[in-house]
Amino acid sequence: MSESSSAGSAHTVPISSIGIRRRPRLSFAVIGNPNSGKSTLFNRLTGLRQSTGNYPGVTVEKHAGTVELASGAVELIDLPGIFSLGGASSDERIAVDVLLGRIAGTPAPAGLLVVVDATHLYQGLYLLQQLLELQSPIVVALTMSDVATANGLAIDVEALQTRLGGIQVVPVTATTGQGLDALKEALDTLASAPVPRVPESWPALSESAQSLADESGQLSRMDVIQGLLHPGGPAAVELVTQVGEDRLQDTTRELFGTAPPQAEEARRRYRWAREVVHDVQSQAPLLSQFGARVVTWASRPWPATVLFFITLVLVFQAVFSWATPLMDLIDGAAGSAGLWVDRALGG
Ligand SMILES: Nc1nc2c(ncn2[C@@H]2O[C@H](COP(=O)(O)OP(=O)(O)OP(=O)(O)O)[C@@H](O)[C@H]2O)c(=O)[nH]1
Ligand SMILES: [Mg+2]
Repeated sequence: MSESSSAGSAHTVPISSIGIRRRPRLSFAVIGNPNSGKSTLFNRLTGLRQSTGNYPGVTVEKHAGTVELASGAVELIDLPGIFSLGGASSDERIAVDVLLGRIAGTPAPAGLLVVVDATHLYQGLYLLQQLLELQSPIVVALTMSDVATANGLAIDVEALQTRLGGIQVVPVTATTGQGLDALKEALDTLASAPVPRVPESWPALSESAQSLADESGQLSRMDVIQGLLHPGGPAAVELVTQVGEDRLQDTTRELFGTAPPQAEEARRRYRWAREVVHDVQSQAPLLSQFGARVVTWASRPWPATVLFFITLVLVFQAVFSWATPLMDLIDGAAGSAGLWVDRALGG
């Protein structure tokens, strides 16, 4: 019997090689506009470590998975795509409920991985402003970076980070995994990242909501914002119960005047998103866009293989056919030069 298999041998196994799944410490939500690349990114990050179920009482699927980061495992929850936090569809309500920790068995996320499509930055920034109100640490994954580059769109990531108050922005191509290492590093420090600044677009809303939340002692700032922006909705009813009708009406008048609250919100948030896009995004001239598209197309497997064989054929053709007239020309020139030298020497 070999020594290693004998009963009494001291054979140590590194704990990391034992196939026991560690219990995730924290949970982060993956949130963004529909079709922005959330699930593709989620699948890349979590691989096969995924589970699917339903949220209680609704038919919306819950997708959770575990991502291994340098400092340990973290749970990711892939939320349905939404355009804003105020919508009434079941997807939108589930997303908000998960973010606010209102779903039994799904604790409020410790941080948000906000997925923004680089080719639809304007739209992504609208939702991002609303998410900033949650005061939860955020990292932004700028997906579709490959498509943006091919279309000649350049985003100044540092300038964008500055406009977002220092939130980390990581450009990625979710389909190829490019930029994933940098994203994992950002996720690794997400839970301890500072809470984001209130949105520049409407600080008065954040401040008023915070005062009402403090007064009520029961509601979160996000609950109050939902109540202020959606009069008649369940959050507004709760807000009236907590702070009283008069207090709510005073705040509503100060914030929105006579405008419908959601129209005022759209006006302010879209104006800010437009300004940011103007400051951080540039469009390359048409000629270089065409060049970039040709390069992207030519680097795909099929075109690249075909181009390789065409180049080979051209090289053969150049050596065996096109070289003949050139060689004849050189031969002729050498013969004429020889004759000339011969004659010059008097031969
Ligand atoms: N070129 C490119 N395509 C991408 C990228 N990320 C996602 N896609 C493609 O975009 C499409 C939508 O991606 P999903 O991951 O399903 O988007 P989603 O945000 O989960 O969509 P919903 O769940 O419907 O909101 C798919 O066809 C992906 O292959 C990317 O970075 N680059
Ligand atoms: Mg999805």
